[in-house]
Amino acid sequence: QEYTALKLEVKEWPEKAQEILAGKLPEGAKVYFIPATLRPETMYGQTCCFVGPNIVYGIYHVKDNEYFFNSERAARNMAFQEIFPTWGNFPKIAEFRGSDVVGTLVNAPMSVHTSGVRILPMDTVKDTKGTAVVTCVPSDSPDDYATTLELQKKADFYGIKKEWAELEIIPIIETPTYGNLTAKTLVEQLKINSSKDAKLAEAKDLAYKEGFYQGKMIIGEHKGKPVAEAKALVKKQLIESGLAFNYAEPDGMVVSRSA
Ligand code: ZZB
Repeated sequence: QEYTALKLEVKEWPEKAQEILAGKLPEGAKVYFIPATLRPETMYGQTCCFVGPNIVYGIYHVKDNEYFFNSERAARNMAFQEIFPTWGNFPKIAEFRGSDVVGTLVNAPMSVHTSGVRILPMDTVKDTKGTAVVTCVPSDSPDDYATTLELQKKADFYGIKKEWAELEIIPIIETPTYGNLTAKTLVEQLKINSSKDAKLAEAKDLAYKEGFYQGKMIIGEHKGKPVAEAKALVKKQLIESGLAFNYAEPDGMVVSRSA
């Protein structure tokens, strides 16, 4: 599986994370949350970024003043993909639970929400896939849409400020079958009312297929182009501007969707 790994730069840490980080980062350090995505063309619509509240994460020193926040499993994989300068080395400078970083303000490349988005909790993030950091695009990902509704409804329960989950959901892809908010349409049509609903797997498959084969960009530089064409163009643009890189999941480590 070949993912696009995106770099979301930290602008402000919550108190808990600041305590854990005390004295561990040099002056001028840049820390990035690293979500892995299969849909770079949707990055315009990022409204937050998810971590699993009970998953263990690290901050790893990549090079110079650059540090990545992701799972240890992902850091190890990256260390064998020439993402770290020394083969097989992924120096960890701090360890967290996802819940420690909820509320962090990050800059999401290309997002229409240019003043930043928040790190929020998602119970269904898997530690065994990607980087265990998941960027949230509620216009086109049914899982993200269902989780966003839940966070809005139960903000106190999840220990977040309600407004962190209320950033505007902007249409970015038009499709003949589901309109311009594919995820919302599918969640409503399939009567999904929880982020743990088993029907989300079906919604995700339908959204992938319709988006890729029938979708047309309605925002950004590639407005008017089919998604199948824009995908590679947006990816190239992100990589060339240093805001993303390729991250591959070794064969045999991908946990199947039904698992
Ligand atoms: C942004 C995005 C926008 C995504 C979209 C999907 C969609 P797959 O197909 O199962 O490999 N993801 C990545 N890592 C994890 C994880 N550890 N736990 C849970 N979810 C994860 O899934 C790849 C997609 O699942 C990734 O692409 C990421 O969400 C999420 F409009 O990034 B995506 C119809 C889907 N649309």
